[in-house]
Order: sequence, then C-alpha cells, then structure tokens
Amino acid sequence: MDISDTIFALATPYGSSALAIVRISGPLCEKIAQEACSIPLPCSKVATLRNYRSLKRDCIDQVVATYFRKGHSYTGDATLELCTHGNPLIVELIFQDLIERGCRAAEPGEFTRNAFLNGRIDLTQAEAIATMISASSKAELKVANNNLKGRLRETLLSIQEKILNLKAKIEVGIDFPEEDIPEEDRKELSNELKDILRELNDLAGQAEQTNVFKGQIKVLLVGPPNVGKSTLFNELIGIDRALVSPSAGTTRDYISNELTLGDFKIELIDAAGIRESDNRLENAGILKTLSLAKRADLILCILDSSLPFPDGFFEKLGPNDGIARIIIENKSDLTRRLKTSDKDEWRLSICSKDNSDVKKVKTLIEKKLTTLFDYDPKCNLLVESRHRKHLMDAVNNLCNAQKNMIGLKGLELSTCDIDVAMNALGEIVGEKTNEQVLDALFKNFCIGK
Ligand SMILES: Nc1nc2c(ncn2[C@@H]2O[C@H](COP(=O)(O)OP(=O)(O)OP(=O)(O)O)[C@@H](O)[C@H]2O)c(=O)[nH]1
Ligand SMILES: [Mg+2]
Repeated sequence: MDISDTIFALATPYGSSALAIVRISGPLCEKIAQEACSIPLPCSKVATLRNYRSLKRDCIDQVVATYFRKGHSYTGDATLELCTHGNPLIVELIFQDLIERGCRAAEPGEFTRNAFLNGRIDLTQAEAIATMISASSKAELKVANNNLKGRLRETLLSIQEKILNLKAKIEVGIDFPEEDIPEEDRKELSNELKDILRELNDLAGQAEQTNVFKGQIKVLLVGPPNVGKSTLFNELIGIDRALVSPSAGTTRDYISNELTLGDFKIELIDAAGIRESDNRLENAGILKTLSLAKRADLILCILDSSLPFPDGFFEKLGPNDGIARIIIENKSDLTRRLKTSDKDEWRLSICSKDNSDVKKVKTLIEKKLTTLFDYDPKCNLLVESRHRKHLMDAVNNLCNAQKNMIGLKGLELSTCDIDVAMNALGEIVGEKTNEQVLDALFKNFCIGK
C-alpha cells in the first residue's frame, strides 16, 4: 500500500441501481479529469455532466464528474468522483480503463486511511466515519457525529494541555532542586493531577455508555407466571413470537428480540415466570431467568393487578439492587386487587392488549434508558474499547506519577510517568501509530470508504 498510488473503488453498493459512484484518488486524478472527462482545470468541487472516454477514446458513459484538487478533498489528495449510471458493466469498463491509466483498486478503508495519513482527520474521526456507516441505532449515529466533528479529539487535547502544564510546574522543581517545592505547592500539584485523573476516568467510563448506544442493552421481562409477560413481549416487538396461554408456567426457554425505542436499540428478553415449582423443566427455566436478571441493564417487573402482591416475589428474584427497574401492573382491564402503592415515576398500570398502553410502556422504557445512561446526543462521545485501553494506560501512569510526586527524587520519575501517559493519549488520536495498528483499524472498513 503506497500513499502515492492512485486508487479507485466503487463508493456505492455493487449491482444494478439508478446511479453508481466511482471514486478515484491520487496524483493521476488531474490527468484523468482532463483526459477522460475533459474537465477544464482548475475547476474544483464543481459537478459537471461529461462523457467518460477510455484511453481508446470510446465513450463509456455520460457521467456527472466532480474534481477535487489536492488539499481540498476527503483524502487530501486530488480526487475525482464519477457518478455513472448504475450498471455493473459500466463500472467494470471504467475500472479497466483506470487500470490501463496506471491506477489500482483501493483496499478496504484506504481512502480514509489516506485522509488520516494526510492529516485531514485523526484516528477518532476515522473510527467515527466507520461508525456512521455501520451504526444501527439513532443514538449511535448521533453520538458518532460528535466524534466525527472532532469532539473526542478536542476533549483529549484539553486534557493533554492540562497534563503538560502540570509537567512544566514539576520541572521547575527538578531544575532548581535547591528551591525545593514547598509542601503546599506539592499538594496543589497533586490536586491538579487528581482533577485530570477524574476527567480521564469519566471519559473511560463513557465506554460503557458507548456499548449502550451500540444497542447492547438487555431489557428483561420478569414476574410471576401468568401475569402477561409473553403477551406484552409480543405486543412490544409487534410479532406473535412467544407462546401465550392461561396456564401458569408456559414460558421456559427465554427468547429475545431486537427492538427500537426512539434513539435506542435494545434486546428485549421474555423468560420463565418466577415461582416455587415441582416441575424440573420449569425450575430449569426459572434458574435461567434469575441468571438473566443479574446481567440485565433494565428489568421490567410485570405484576398482575387483578391479584394481590405475590408474597416474597422480590426476595425470589434475588439481589439485583444495582439494576434499574420499571414496575408494570398488567391486566388493568380486570378488577384491581393489587394494593396501590405510592405514585412512582417508574410504575405504570396497563392492559397489555391495549395498543396505547403498550406505547406508554415503550415511552417509559425510553425515558428510563435516557436517564440511566445520561443520554444527551449533543454531548455524549463514543469511547471505543481501543480508546478505553489507552485511557486506562494514561490513568495508571498518572497514578504512578502521583505516588512519585511525594519525594524530591520522585519528581523526576513522575515526569517520566507523565510522558508515558501523554503517549498513551496520543495513541488514541493517532499521534504515533504503526502499520499494524492502522491495518487492524482500517481492515474493518468497507471498500470505497
Ligand atoms: N385480561 C387480561 N388478560 C391478559 C392481559 N395480558 C395477558 N393476559 C392473559 O393472561 C394469560 C397469561 O398470559 P402470558 O402472556 O402467557 O403470561 P406470562 O406471564 O408469559 O406467563 P408464563 O409464561 O407462564 O410465565 C393469557 O391468557 C393472556 O391472554 C391483560 O392485560 N388483561
Ligand atoms: Mg410467558
């Protein structure tokens, strides 16, 4: 892979379509723009209708061609975008001609890789571009947009600046050892470091939210048997998937289905109702429910409002204190025998056969997830596991720096730790990278991006 090559790829999916976009990037673009498309240069970022002529001067197609001069394109290199008719044969003929003109087919993600190598974007933006293409929930899309705009890079830069300031202050103490840093100043330095560590830990903590935005949220329906869990499950996903029957203990194996709720994508799980049972298979199902309850992000606790509260139900559910909960009192169409509890924002009385009630459940889950995960599409950032790893490296080294700050000799050591921490943060944006890191990152991109 050589950045001085001129590369080409189809930027739209392969196959018959109304239009197809062929993207070409590299030093040969200027010549191709002039010779194949007769674009009078300099003419940058203007889309014009042109005949694409091969080296043999055959007209392959009428295309809308846009030339981007070096420094003013996605990759940073001269780029030519051809919007052709969407026939794979046309695309093939153009590709053949491009090869004859000295270009080569692009590797996956090579356009974006070149954009990074040319300093057009940093690594967090490159990753955000891949997410913009693969995102499966609106939350993921909206938050990826923040990274694309460079917000994660800005956040990291501001932290790095604080670290460098701190280092400069420590270095004063090293340069003038006779003017030993007074105890008070040392405390101040340590406090500054504490603030930086807090910021880094907060940022690393956003990796968990990132998984949520990517749709890795488990929402479990739990309750005694026969309360209408499977009925509600079917109504929520809009498919008659789970068996429903008036006999208690119908569901045993758990089933799950993807569900979109506003900006979120969740995994909704229906499982066996919890009770004391003599049936071996039902008990096996209940054990599965209890184990799922420990791993869920949100529990929808379903009760039958036509019955008194099932004694010891929450005790049977086991300790899952940390897990968020919504209580749904189902069968509101029947005479109520469940004692009314205090008004609670996260409690809802419904009839699961009523469409508007099911909508209310969806809205409440969405609201709960928004609160639970501090979802704010304007502010959140996508913190990928790669970022988290480097953030934690930085945190660990700054913790060492904090310990070393105590003795005068340790001051020098602490600046070493600070340097390592700075490098770790630099790796997130790609200040220093090697081929393997870039290969690993870009191999998951699609061809043409
Ligand atoms: N009247 C009334 N009946 C309901 C409502 N929701 C569910 N049912 C009925 O309650 C019975 C049990 O429903 P299921 O959805 O199978 O209950 P479940 O909680 O999944 O039961 P298990 O799988 O045995 O744990 C069925 O006969 C449903 O038709 C409701 O809102 N009102
Ligand atoms: Mg069921």
